[in-house]
Amino acid sequence: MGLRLYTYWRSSAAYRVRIALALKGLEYESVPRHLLRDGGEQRRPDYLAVNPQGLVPALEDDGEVVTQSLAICEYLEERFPEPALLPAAPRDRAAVRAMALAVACDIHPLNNLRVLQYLRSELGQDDAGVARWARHWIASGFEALEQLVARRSGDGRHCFGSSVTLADVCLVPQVANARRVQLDLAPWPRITAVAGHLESLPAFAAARPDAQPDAE
Ligand SMILES: N[C@@H](CCC(=O)N[C@@H](CS)C(=O)NCC(=O)O)C(=O)O
Repeated sequence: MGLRLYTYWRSSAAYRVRIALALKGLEYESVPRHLLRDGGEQRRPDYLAVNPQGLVPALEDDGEVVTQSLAICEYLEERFPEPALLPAAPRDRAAVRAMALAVACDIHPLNNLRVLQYLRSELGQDDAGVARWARHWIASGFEALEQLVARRSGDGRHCFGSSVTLADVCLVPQVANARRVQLDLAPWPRITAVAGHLESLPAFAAARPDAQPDAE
């Protein structure tokens, strides 16, 4: 049966998992769920049976489902340890996870589709107001992340040390998301340099939204 990923080309959480799968050289079946069509395919009963949260990604491994992108990445890390996405020392692992979580817990959820839809439909915000909200929270998160990268990057090309980690896996999709809402990245030169390097790597390129089978 192998690995099957429920994904959407533009989902930054799914993008993280696609990067991790590509870095580890794993083949998988891509099962797109269109997040906008017909009110969102992620909200249909057949998908809620896979992930009751109604969010992508979800990974099936021989029929067993794992949800939450970081839980999926850590699952892949444990099941397929090479190449490692976490350093060996406990304190270093914590530092990498802290950067990954700064994106996944403190930036991304505020910009997720359902949050932006709620701002628009229930709180009466227009496109400009919604985009302003998105840019504000990404900027606030990047401000802190820039400092963390300054402290922890070993070569200016990775968030931590001088090889790819889970922090990088989270950074690149968030930068793509920032570009989508036309956030000027100039105030964060370290983040921009790290993302620029990572995006040139084949695994990151293969995971890009526009390289996905369901890309529009
Ligand atoms: N914390 C979750 C977030 C997943 C998530 O928010 N996915 C978005 C796409 S990036 C989604 O499915 N949104 C659908 C919606 O908002 O209805 C994870 O990391 O997997």
